[in-house]
Amino acid sequence: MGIYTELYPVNNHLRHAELLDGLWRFQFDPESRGEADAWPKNGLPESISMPVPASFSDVFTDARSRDYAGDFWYETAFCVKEVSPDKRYFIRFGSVTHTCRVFVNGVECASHTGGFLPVVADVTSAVVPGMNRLTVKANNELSETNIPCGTTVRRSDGSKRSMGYFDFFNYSGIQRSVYYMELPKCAIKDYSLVYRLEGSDAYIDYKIEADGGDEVSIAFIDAEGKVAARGDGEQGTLFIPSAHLWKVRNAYLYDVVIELKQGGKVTDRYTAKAGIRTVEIKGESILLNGEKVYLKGFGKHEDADMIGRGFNYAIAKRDYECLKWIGANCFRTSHYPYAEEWYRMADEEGFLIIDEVPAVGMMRSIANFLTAGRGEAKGFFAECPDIGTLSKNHRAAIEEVIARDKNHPSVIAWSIFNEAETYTELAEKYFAPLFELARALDPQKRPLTGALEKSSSPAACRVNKMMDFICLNRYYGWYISGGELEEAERMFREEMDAWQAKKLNKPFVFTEFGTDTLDTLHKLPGVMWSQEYQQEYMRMHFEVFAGYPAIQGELAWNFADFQTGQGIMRVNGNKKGVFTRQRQPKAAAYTIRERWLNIK
Ligand code: CKU
Repeated sequence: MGIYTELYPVNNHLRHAELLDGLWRFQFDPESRGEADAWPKNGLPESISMPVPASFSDVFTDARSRDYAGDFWYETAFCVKEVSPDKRYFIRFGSVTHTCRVFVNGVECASHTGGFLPVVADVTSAVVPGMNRLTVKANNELSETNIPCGTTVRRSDGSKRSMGYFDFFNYSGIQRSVYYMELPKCAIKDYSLVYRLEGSDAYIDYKIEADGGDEVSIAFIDAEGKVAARGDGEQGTLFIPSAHLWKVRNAYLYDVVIELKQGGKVTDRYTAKAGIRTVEIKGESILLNGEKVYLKGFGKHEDADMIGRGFNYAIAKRDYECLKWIGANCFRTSHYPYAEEWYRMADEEGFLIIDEVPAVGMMRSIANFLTAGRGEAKGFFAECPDIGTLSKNHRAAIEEVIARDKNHPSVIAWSIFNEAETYTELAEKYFAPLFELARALDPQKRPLTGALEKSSSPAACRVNKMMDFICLNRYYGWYISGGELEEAERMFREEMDAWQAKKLNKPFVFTEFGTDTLDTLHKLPGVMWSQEYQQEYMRMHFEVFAGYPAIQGELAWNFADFQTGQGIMRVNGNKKGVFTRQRQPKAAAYTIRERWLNIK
């Protein structure tokens, strides 16, 4: 522990957490003059209203605003009833994309780089009793030294345009919930739980970090409200005989209650849910609670009409219902950590998550899906203007995602990158310390992986040795031999034979395979883009998967159609969804469902 994203907000008699979501003020700042003009102190001079949480892009009706790149500002107000010396005051953003600085009453309280993890501002020294002005300066320009990677270019009129080396729209803004929090001065800062099973008995190694206080305790409460185990002290081991285990799609959650006392008086109380389960890789198997599990599901995006990447409970709920209907048990948070609410829901629903950091685009190419899909990727690291800064930001994302998500039973693995260059010495040198870092930081020592594109071939890839299981993104029958499924299948099997010949003794999971499919197009026999072709392509893949025992999972690309940048390869977005962007099934959804419901 040591890196704090502040625990997910809870409300009780000792902690106050108040949602600041709603309509905020908003202003673009293309000339970056807001600070010189003292906007944090004086307010935004020509603001419009803007919903939070949401991406700003798709609420606009003009292209310039939708595609804006540069500085932009948000502002709201929050009320502090009294400023007490026994309390500390925080503003916690689920994320601000991609960099930000936070001001309260004109005083800078925090800055953050990385658009998909919490930004926590300790505003204690800046707040006053009554109303307080909260101002956020954000920037969404892409570069090769921050993740996700890309570039920012100028149009002939001088305005900026962000171009991602990745295949999703550069949605930006305050896309997740914002909380105002009052915490006791003497507070619980963090905790971690590590599970060991012996038969049906569970041992739980716990650690609690607190700011001050002299006594700390932890209790596991079962679903009937009975104390299943209790421990005193900052660390120790709890024992639960005949524990209820957290299982796939059958999630048993205990309530965890952590209390901090000072001079015999309880000063802080933190409550959370916990699921008892173990994850481990053994030979070619992925084991959950010591039992083999086969991963079925998708790579997803946080993406929907109007709100872009904004978190919305109704959409998340619908997604989980669709995932259940189709027989899935897993998804990858391609290509960035999602809003925390996704993980809380997965904990409750018993879904497995491969949690990915936003390290995507480590490949210098605007249409990178094409070059990567065909295995024609260009190098990245040799020409990266500042590998040091890039790796510092990448490290921070790994530290913060593990700090944030380490206690979710749903998180079964960390994905350190998506489709990076892996076939050079530079790449090997770049990734080795990042894998080591993740291994050292995770108290539960979950398996590590990364998603490999076509150039990361069995012969060339120098990073798969760092991975506990191997994730492959492959497009035989789309980017390779599109429309030629028989030929595609031969090439696909050839590659799998080459992987098999390496005798890595590790599981393989397909983290991408799919075809762009228009929900309006039917054609017999199937052609690329038709509903029939998506079905035929899936069936071909299922046959290949069945032929290689090391394949322990299939996460199709993508759960739903999603927005991308514009280009000749994208028809208003990527259409590889098995569901439409409105979360209705395409024909292939029924093909997949028939299979997944029958895989135990
Ligand atoms: C997907 C090997 C191609 C990489 N993959 C990345 C993902 O972000 C894209 O959306 C390809 C695609 O549909 O092209």
